[in-house]
Amino acid sequence: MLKIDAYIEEKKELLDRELKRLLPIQEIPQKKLFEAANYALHPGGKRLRPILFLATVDTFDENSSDFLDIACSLELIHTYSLIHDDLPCMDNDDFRRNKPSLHKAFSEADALLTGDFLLTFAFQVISESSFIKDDQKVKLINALTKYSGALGLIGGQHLDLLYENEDLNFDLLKEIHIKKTSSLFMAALEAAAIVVNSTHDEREALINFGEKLGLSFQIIDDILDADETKKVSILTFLTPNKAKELAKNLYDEAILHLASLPYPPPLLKDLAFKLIKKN
Ligand code: GRG
Repeated sequence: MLKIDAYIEEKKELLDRELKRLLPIQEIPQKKLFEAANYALHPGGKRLRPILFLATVDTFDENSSDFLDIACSLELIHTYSLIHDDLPCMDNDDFRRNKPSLHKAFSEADALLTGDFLLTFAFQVISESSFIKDDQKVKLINALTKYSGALGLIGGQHLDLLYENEDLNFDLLKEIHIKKTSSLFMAALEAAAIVVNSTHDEREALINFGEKLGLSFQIIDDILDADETKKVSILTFLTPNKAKELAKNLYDEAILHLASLPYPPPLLKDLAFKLIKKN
């Protein structure tokens, strides 16, 4: 097994365990909310955002196992966004990860509430974390709310719905991709910068890496979804080959941002390569 595959497997297991620890099914009247949360979280997807966070922490030679709860907060926000995205009032998807989406397995109201629960719980987890100082908690909450909010994920989703049946130009599509996909990549990288107490320049390099990597990831995703999607995508504007070239250029630009880090970044490079290649 490649070193990076073993790394991903190991972190996935740790994350699964930590998510189960954070969200035990409890014998309380609102037990169903915990069951729904666990249904949405397990089995998980690729766990990209928390793994990106952990790999960045490891790159700075800090012990990433101390920050598994912070890593999970990223997955909680990501999962909330998928649950809400699947709702009939949004993308209206009956399936997610080869099983009925949450509003199909439970009810629409429970899916809405479970999404709300996971989003708010992410910030509870950060505020209760044991290995970081109070000022880091405030910075983390600030960063994650910024990337999740109207200028980030929620803004991207709003624009996506707004332009569903409208003329969407290339620049606006890029803007939506940055908000919907890059936002949580950037959140993972900025969160890592905060817990390792990086310098301002290191943090900027990491955020720029995340933005470009997210865009590259989304373009590859669009190419692979070409047959499924009826929506405007990169393939509305570019041939598959040109789109692949753009994804490759963005990936190269992303990697360039890692050059200024104080520690060698092979782990992040391998992870980025894996992410783009696999997708
Ligand atoms: C409802 C506020 C709100 C936002 C929804 C998640 C989302 C935004 C839309 C879903 C459609 C989409 C293509 C989003 C871009 C982000 C993305 C690539 C999500 C899928 O992420 P993966 O591939 O999923 O990491 P897994 O299943 O591996 O967790």
